[in-house]
Amino acid sequence: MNELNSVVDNAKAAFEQARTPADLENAKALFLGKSGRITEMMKGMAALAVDEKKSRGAAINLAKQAIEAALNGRRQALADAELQLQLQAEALDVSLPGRQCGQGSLHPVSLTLERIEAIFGSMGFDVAQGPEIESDWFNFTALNTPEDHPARSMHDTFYVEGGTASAPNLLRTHSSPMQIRYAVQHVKRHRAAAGAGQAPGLFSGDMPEIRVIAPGRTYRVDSDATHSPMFHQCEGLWVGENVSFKDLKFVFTDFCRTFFESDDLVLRFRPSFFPFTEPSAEIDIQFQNGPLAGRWLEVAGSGQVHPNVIRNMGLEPEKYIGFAFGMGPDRLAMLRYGVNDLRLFFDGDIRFLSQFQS
Ligand code: 2U9
Repeated sequence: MNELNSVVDNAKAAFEQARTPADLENAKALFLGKSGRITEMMKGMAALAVDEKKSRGAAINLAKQAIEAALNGRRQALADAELQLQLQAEALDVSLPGRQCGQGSLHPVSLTLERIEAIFGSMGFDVAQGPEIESDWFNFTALNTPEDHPARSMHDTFYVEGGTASAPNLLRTHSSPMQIRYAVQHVKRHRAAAGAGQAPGLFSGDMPEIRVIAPGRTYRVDSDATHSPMFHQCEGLWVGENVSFKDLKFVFTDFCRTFFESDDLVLRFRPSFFPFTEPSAEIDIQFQNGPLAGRWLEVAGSGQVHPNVIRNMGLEPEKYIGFAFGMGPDRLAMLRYGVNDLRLFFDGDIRFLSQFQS
């Protein structure tokens, strides 16, 4: 029995000395392995008489159980120690200030577009968005732009692959092609509703007015302090049976006063020329108060939609008339926020961009 007690004591001491799980498994082998002390003792029982076998076997088993218990205890202790080390290594200082997670905000030009959309939306204008790669027809021809117009030259327009020489594809140079698309769809739908779906020629039946703005990115071969090859436009179109320049003046005055939050803002319509409108006018505004007071600032172009453009929508110009306007949201954003360099909008500097919340 003493011998068994000392085996158990030796095993316990060996397990205590083990510093790692691998050490412990090696120590275990010395006692419980194939040729370990306990195993050898069991083998030794073969030579004993039956009675002795019984008592010897029971004693060895007790020793074995004690060794196994010590082994398991040491295994658990090593695992706990390992876990403690790991916890210490990965300790978090919960009192440290958190890392700031930037809130993000809309780009000033996006804020401006949202503002324009909300104001015209409140006046019953739909918002239409469409392709930035356009066909020559929608970008120029449908808008009454002559074949030899300088805007069609490679100097001014980015041409892209995919079209043909007579019908090239390009990056839209203004947002008006989207309004042609919108108007053509509108006319098709209401022509069908009027039962004139298959009738040839221009539509002169009844239909609801077209009232739409088309905000979005536009492209021109142009780059300096005041021009960016990508810029924004928002053009508007109102076509009906009885729409006049007076309506244009009213709508655009109301828009400008709401946009700039200035009820005494004054507008001036100056004669101009665009292929898609006749007559045409530039629109200037003048603030009565604030840092820009008294100066005339050009903010938009406008005009009565040219009869050829009305025809390209599928409408009879003897019956339908309309007005259109076009503005640059980049410039409106500069005026509203007092930004004096267009490039700031496109540099992507967070210190600049994070200043705009509404
Ligand atoms: C259709 C017919 C006519 C939209 C118009 C302008 C005048 C205009 C630009 C000036 C520089 C905007 O600020 S800018 O980038 N636009 O001057 N745009 S009339 O005329 C249309 C639009 C659609 C079907």
